[in-house]
This record gives sequence, C-alpha cells and structure tokens, in this order.
Amino acid sequence: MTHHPEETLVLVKPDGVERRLTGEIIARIERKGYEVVDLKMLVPTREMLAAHYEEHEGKPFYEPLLEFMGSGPVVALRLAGDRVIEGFRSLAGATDPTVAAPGTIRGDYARDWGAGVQKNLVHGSDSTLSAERELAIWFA
Ligand code: IDP
Ligand code: MG
Repeated sequence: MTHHPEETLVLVKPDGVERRLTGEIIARIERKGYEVVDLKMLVPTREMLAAHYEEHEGKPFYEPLLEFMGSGPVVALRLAGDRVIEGFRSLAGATDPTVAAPGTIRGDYARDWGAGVQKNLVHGSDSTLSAERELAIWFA
C-alpha cells in the first residue's frame, strides 16, 4: 500500500517576505525534515483572503488582518510529511509573537509593532479539514 503523508498550507506573510525571512523560514521547515511539494509567490486578492480567513469574520482584527495580508507578496507552500500540520504549528510558535517561545519562528523573529493585527510572519493550517480547504484556495 502506498504511504500518503499528510499535507498542510504554510504562508510566509507579507512581513516575512518584506523582512527577507523567506529563506530562513523554508530552511527551518526543510531542516525539520518536511518536504516542500509546491510553492509560489503572489499578492493575494481580497476574495482569496476572505475565503481563507472566513472563521475570523466579525472579529476586531479581521479588517486589519485582511489589509495586512493583501499589502504585499506572500509565499505559499504546500508541505508534506507525517503529522506536518501539528509539526509546523510547533515550529511556528504561539500566535502572539510577544510570548511565542524562543526557538520558534514567531518567537525568534516577530514582535508586537503596535498595529491592529499581529504580524507574526507565518500561517499554518490547524487541522486536516483546514489544510484541505486552504490548499484549494492557494493552489487551485
Ligand atoms: P494562527 O495564525 O496562530 O492560527 P488565528 O487565531 O487563526 O492564529 O488568527 C489568524 C491571524 O490573525 C493570526 O495569525 C494573527 O495574524 C491575527 N490575530 C489573531 N488573533 C489576533 C488578536 O487577538 N489580535 C490581533 N491579531 C490577531
Ligand atoms: Mg489559524
């Protein structure tokens, strides 16, 4: 029987691209042992972002989040590996970069900039259902 490893969507957000951290982030993913199956750089449309972040509609940070995510190029990655969803979330660290553990991507390279949205460098799908849904948006 063929082994089908799990897949996830990772985004290097506009702050990560602008701060030239794309290579560092991909290096950490690869060193951990996950496979980059596909990747692309694009400026996402409002429609893509609304679909991607539908669960957050109505929250106070929703508009700042969509504005931030559409403010420049994003690098989208399709990653594969056993338990890669959980594994990448662990590499990324906590959502709030101020308290994300040192050693994580967010903990090492992100901070609070006093904006209405947390600029925390990366996105990673949080479940197999989210991964499937989000990969269809970014790798249609
Ligand atoms: P996650 O990216 O760690 O999965 P989510 O709760 O799914 O976090 O939130 C999506 C994104 O929205 C976060 O990565 C962050 O950029 C932003 N965000 C989440 N919660 C807050 C908040 O309380 N204030 C400001 N921005 C937030
Ligand atoms: Mg999330």
